[in-house]
Amino acid sequence: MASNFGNAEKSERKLMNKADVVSFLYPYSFDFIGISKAKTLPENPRVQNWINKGYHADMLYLEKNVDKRLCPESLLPGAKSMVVVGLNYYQPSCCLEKGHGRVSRYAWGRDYHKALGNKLKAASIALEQKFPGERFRWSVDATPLSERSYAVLSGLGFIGKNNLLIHKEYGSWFFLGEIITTLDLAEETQESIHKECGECTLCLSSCPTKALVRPWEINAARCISYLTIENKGPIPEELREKIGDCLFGCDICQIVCPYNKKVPATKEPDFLHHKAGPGQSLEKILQIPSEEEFIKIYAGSPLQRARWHGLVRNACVVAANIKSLDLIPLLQKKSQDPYPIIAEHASWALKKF
Ligand code: B12
Ligand code: SF4
Ligand code: SF4
Repeated sequence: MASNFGNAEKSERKLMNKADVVSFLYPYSFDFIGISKAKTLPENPRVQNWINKGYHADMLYLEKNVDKRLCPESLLPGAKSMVVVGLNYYQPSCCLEKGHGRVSRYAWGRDYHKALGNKLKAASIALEQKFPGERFRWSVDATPLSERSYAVLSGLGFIGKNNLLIHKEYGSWFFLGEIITTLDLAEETQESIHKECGECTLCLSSCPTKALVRPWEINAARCISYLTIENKGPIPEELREKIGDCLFGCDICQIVCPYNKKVPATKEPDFLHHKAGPGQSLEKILQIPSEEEFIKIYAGSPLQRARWHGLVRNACVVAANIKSLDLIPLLQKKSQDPYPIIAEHASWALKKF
């Protein structure tokens, strides 16, 4: 069958450079956009070494598809280009109410998989309509794709010693997402935004659990973000006190970073409209009776990722760390909980008062 494209459309495809893509995607309110070739990157021995050391903890999915993570073609056969977008989630701090556990900034509002995923999905549909015959596959976080590597390739920033991608204007307070496409977007001459950490080691010295074992190397098994979210088992006893008031996730290695000092606040309604907000009442969490109730309370929030028993486990640890004496009766009740993980963390907390 003859091509759907007339000459004008064919040349439009060739002409779609970064400025065209940025203006086409303007309605979706991404904060910044980069373009790279969807090329296979040379295998990075750092990743396999990282896994060999067990630094991925129980995130066994990271053991799989190590090579695919650097091969967009494995996600979309015929892939030629990749549009990498950033969505700022920064909001200034506000003080934590008494008896509350701290929620990491990325989780104050709606789950970013939905917030950013919906934008990328709508943008991909619009691109499909504009370029019939071309294919587009969007992704946020969950796909086997080394998002930070492609963000670097797209000229969006550099990897800091805290492991995060740092952008000249938005620091590291943003989510990454991608649209992989068969469309051959115009070659970009990357503007260089090459800034580096220099002698700074503030993130390493500030990490309470010493999860940043050396510059650019994280032991996820010690990272509070892993321990309070991804980890479905007990929190190792020697790390519990170091978690401090972190109920869900951790922002410390970003808060101290000089590149994060003058970041504009997000304009994204999904993030400004708080579901969890900066803190959650420990009393409320310790009183949630079941997974079903938990799902109702945290519908649409990233906090769901910790599951009910995970969030209650975290609440027990934080209650002890911030010495919430008024929670002792609830912790006593929880120390008899049929779920061993809850009972054990509540008993540990009681011993700490
Ligand atoms: C697993 C995971 C975690 C794990 C492991 C963290 C880690 N640093 O790898 C845990 C649960 C601990 C975690 C925590 C957090 N995460 Co996380 N996480 C992921 C996920 C799903 C995979 C990352 C992965 O594969 N890691 C393994 C490493 C070895 O592989 P890699 O990412 O390909 O990294 C390579 C590149 O960086 C490459 N590279 C490219 N250029 C350069 C340059 C240099 C100099 C070097 C050394 C390396 C390098 O080499 C690296 C390997 O060494 C990504 C999403 C994704 N699909 O990529 C989000 C992602 C990295 N997380 C994100 C966020 C927001 C967080 C938290 C801030 C959440 C929070 N507040 O609690 C913390 C930050 C902790 C930290 N300091 O890293 C964002 C980061 C955005 C950004 N600005 O960089 C991502 C990209 C999700 C998203 N779509 O926005 N996360
Ligand atoms: S998120 Fe927290 S625990 Fe994890 S590396 Fe950064 S400072 Fe350390
Ligand atoms: S705190 Fe310092 S060392 Fe760490 S990422 Fe920021 S600039 Fe780099």
